[in-house]
Amino acid sequence: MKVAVVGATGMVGHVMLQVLAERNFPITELIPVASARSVGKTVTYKDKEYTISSMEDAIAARPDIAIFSAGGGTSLEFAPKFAEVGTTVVDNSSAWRMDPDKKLIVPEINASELEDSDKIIANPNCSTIQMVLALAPLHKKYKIKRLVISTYQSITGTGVKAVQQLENEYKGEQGDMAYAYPIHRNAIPACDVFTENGYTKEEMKLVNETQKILGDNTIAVTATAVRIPVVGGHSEAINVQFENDFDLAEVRQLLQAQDGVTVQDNPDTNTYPMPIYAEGKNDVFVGRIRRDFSQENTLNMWVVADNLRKGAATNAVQIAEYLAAKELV
Ligand code: 2RA
Repeated sequence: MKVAVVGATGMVGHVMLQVLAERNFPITELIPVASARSVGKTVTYKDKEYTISSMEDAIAARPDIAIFSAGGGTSLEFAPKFAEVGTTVVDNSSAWRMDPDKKLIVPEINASELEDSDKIIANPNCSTIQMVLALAPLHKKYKIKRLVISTYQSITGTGVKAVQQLENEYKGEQGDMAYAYPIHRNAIPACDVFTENGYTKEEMKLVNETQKILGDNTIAVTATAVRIPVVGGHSEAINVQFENDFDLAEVRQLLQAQDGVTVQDNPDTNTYPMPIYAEGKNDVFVGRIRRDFSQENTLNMWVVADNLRKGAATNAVQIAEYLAAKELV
């Protein structure tokens, strides 16, 4: 299969190449794509160097699939151009996620919605993916009424500049700032920019994308997204009220049975998920599962995942795997 990776030199693009190689995706021709200033440089895939192509050359090559992680503006401009030549685009930006004519896919939940007519497919936001994967089996069984979420997000969600800022601050050095404030020994209650309602774009993604993926806009959602000096992954404290009561043992069984979820939950042995151990893994890790005694039908849990993997690259590659397996490309 001829595959283009658009944004191949970025943090997520690099992980996409890693995941494609790890999962031995059936690539017959790889076309790494990046900005004009990177054309001619190389990236490594399966220990082999590949020369970066321009967007125009990649479109002309008519790849079967183009996996994008190059920002919303680039996707809005170029995803349709790939689609016009018959390429199926899996896009990791926010550009198409809330477009009513585009599918927003977490394969374990709703890949069955995909059809061969879907030429631009949206990969959800990282903090949404890990949450809805843990919630999906519970929603199906007990029907979610309301979600209250607090996120503790890795600086890798912002990009290389943020990682460099933290490293500089560790060393007591001054460099380019990805954030308006120090991140070392700090917590910044603002991931992305504020919207007119006082919530940040990141928080509104959790609201809007969750309803779309679970197919239920009656689900009430509120969120606070916080940036913390961590690199391994995003963590989320989720308080979920259901329409119906639940049995805690059954909740655990449902989570353990969910593809892509690993339950790590035993207070007796201090067992719970942590980003330092989730880093580099593709699963979503769930722990601190307990009833919220302050409100009926309500559960607390702690969800952790590598935001560059299941939160971005791995989910996108899994969509591509589904498309290939179902011969939708
Ligand atoms: C973040 N989810 O963590 C956003 C974009 N990757 O900043």
